[in-house]
Amino acid sequence: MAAMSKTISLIGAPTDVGASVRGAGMGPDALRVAGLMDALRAHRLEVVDRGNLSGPPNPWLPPHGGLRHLEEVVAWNWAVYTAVDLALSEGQVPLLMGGDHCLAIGSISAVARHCRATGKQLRVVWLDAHTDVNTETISPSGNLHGMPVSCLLGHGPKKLVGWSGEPAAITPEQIDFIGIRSVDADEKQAIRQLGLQVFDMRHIDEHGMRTTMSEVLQDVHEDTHLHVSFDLDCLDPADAPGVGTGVRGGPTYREMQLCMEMIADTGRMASLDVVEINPALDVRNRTAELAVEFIQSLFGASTLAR
Ligand code: Z70
Ligand code: MN
Ligand code: MN
Ligand code: MN
Repeated sequence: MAAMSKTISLIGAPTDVGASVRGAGMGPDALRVAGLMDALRAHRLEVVDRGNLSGPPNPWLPPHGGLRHLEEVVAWNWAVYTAVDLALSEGQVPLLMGGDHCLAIGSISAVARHCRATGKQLRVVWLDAHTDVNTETISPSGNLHGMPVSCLLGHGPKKLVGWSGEPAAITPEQIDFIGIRSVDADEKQAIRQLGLQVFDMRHIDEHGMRTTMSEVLQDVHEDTHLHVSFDLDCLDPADAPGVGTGVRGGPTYREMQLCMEMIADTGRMASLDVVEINPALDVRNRTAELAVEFIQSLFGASTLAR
């Protein structure tokens, strides 16, 4: 493959403050131990590891006003926002290593601000078993990793909304969900009201990954900034056991590879979150190693033509 011109900036955010299960805070090191840096360099990609961000510990408290650990989630996301903003301003591709999925609030808010400043069209691809579109009023758990999409759409606690400089970082048309198979009752209603495009497992079963991704990527063009938010629980827990909330019935390894390769083929992926790897629940770092394989594919490694 040809060398990509942009440097990939690895940003570790070792926290699980948004999750219901402890352990995702060890995700960044699991990815490092699985050889993420060398795997990307093997494909002649430039990579820098900016180390880990710091933030408050997990106080492990019950929800307050429908939200768990709001202050801690704000602090961690602010660190993420600042780091992603810096990487983008330096012309790099930020690769956020979570950490739980609440961190996408800071990451995508920074990306949205950057896109507005540079005149790029932001598109988000959300790879997940869950839609993460709960709010403090409808969430059954109060866990903020189930709410990042709502915050980005402008619906969430004031402290986590509006970071991109606009009331909403993204509109419903800018995000597509893939691999979905676990949506809470009130969350379904929210999805319908917002008009979100959810390519659930039923859609992938009926139409296949190729047709699904063609639909998702059809309006990606040269002015598009494609952001991928990759929750490892998108995969089947048989392949990726190291996640806090695994849901059986995910895409197969081959389907997921095709998904990643079709994203790579657009040449427009300019930022990435890799979240929810939980080494405390993993088997010999298998989930992090699988993540490294898929990340390589996202950056075009498995495309023979390049
Ligand atoms: C559930 C909730 C969730 C990730 C689990 C689960 C949400 N819908 N998100 N794992 N990444 O508690 O809101
Ligand atoms: Mn998620
Ligand atoms: Mn999930
Ligand atoms: Mn769409």
